Amino acid sequence: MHPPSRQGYVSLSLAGQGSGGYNNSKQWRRQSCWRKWKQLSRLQRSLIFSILVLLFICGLATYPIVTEHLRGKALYTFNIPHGIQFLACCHDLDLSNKRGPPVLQNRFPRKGNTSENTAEEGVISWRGAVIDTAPATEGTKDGGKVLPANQEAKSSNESGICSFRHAWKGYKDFAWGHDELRPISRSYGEWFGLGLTLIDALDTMWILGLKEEFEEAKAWVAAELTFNKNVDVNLFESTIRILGGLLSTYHLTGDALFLDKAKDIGSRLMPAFNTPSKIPYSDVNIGKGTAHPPRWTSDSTVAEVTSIQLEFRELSRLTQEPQYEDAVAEVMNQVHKLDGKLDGLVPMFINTNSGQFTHQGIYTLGARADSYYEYLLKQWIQGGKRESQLLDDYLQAIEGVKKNLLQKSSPNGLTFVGEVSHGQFSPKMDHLVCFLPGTLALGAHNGLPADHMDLATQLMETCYQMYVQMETGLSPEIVHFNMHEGSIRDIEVKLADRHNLLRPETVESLFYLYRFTKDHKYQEWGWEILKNFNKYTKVSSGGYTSINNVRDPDYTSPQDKMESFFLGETLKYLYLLFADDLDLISLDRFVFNTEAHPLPIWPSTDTHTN
Ligand code: DMJ
Repeated sequence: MHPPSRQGYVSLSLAGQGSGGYNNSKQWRRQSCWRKWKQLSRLQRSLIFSILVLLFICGLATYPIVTEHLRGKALYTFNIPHGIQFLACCHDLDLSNKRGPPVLQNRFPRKGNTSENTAEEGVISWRGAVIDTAPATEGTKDGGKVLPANQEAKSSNESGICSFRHAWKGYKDFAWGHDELRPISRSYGEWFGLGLTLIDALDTMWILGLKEEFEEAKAWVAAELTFNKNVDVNLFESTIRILGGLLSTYHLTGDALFLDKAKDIGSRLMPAFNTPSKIPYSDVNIGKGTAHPPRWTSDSTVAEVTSIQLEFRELSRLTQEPQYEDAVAEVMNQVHKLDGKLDGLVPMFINTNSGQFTHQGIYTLGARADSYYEYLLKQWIQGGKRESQLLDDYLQAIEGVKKNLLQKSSPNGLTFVGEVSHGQFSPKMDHLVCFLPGTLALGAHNGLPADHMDLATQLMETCYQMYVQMETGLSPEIVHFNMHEGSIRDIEVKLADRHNLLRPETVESLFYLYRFTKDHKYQEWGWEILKNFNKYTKVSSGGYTSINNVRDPDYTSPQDKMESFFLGETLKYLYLLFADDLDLISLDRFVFNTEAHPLPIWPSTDTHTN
């Protein structure tokens, strides 16, 4: 015998079937469920009811997380070519000749997302921030072959302009007239309160042909920029970025506004040289006309006091006022004579009272010493290759690098420049050292030994590997090379060194190497780097951000800061690297200061102020 419930079910079921029809069967199912519900004990019913209520609450609580997750996934896996991503800011580009899917295809909304906005932006949410994540296209290959590099260069070149526009948009929208953009919080940061990014970017805009943007910035310089401010500025940083930026913009445009501003800031920086030794203090109050060392020491940084010469010398030449050149030449003369060098390599600190090197024993081509070497060569070039003391110091230093700092990594034998600390070699190399391939190549181009060029190409490869071997394709701030036989990989990165500040040195060197060798591989390397900047550092509302971790593509940990040198240097060098016109800012007529501001090489007929 069947239990009563079962019986009822069967009889109902038969009846339903007999009458047929969709509505009847639906009604039958409802009745059957209701009956079953009624047949449950009170305890069973309240148990089921509680479970349902619990499920409902859980559903409500997890809904946002699940949808966010799904949305994130859809955006990560959506693959659009980078050239197309650039279209988001450059709708007027003609990319018809470029490889990759047809352009229009990429203007359609993305898979899994019908919103027009997101289709164009390719964003994920990161702690409330919106960051572009659209992956790059395989730009250099077509059917397994590398396409002619000049095609690549054209698209890269246009992309370089779009990247600049995107960076500028962020600055303009959220940080106009302030020092630096904070792209994620859509705000700004102040360092000197002098519109640092705007000034650093002036000549880049001129070179890129961004007339409208340039005019707007110029109007700000004319109306708003004043140096009569009670503010402490760093002598080196304000010289290379502000004085250098104004001088080069004056040369490119011929507009006296920029020379007037350059004279103003130049003269306000002069109190820095009022020290017992004439080695300048690091900080100057440009409003009060007072200067001082950092609070904790009376030392200055060697790279800082020896990398202000190109700018002050040029200011003297333009104004015919010798005091600027005299002050910086005195520093070079003193450093030239100092004891404490290692085969031409300088320590990192110099005392403003005694004029002697301090904290001796550490020799690096990275932070605190780097641009000393760069400016030895560049001053020699600027002055028409007549100042032999500068050349001698440069040549001796490069021999010092070869003898003391140059090593090969294991297993792949990458040539790298390490450091010496109290007699001990350390295989540590800052990204900053990647200025060296470019400087060596510039020297070789100006008649220095051919083996400088060989070294330049080897180091260039190493700097490129510092990008390629990272998961994001972006270099960390510092790397360590393995030297033991049997090492698994050449490059190691310490936890604290995994950040990328959008620095220019590698693309700067790529620019020099391409100009002198015309080897298109350097353009391709630069293109890869630009794509990865776009992939991992671009913020969709405008601007680019430094990141904390180049080793995790899924969690780059943005720092919410766009350094002014990204517009002043990185994007300028990329643009010049991709440029068809190899004479654009010719390296036979201009010398770039250490912030990428081109200053003229003095004509041989020019009279020195000294
Ligand atoms: C810039 O200000 C200059 O290139 C300087 O010489 C080093 N630091 C930054 C870029 O990394």
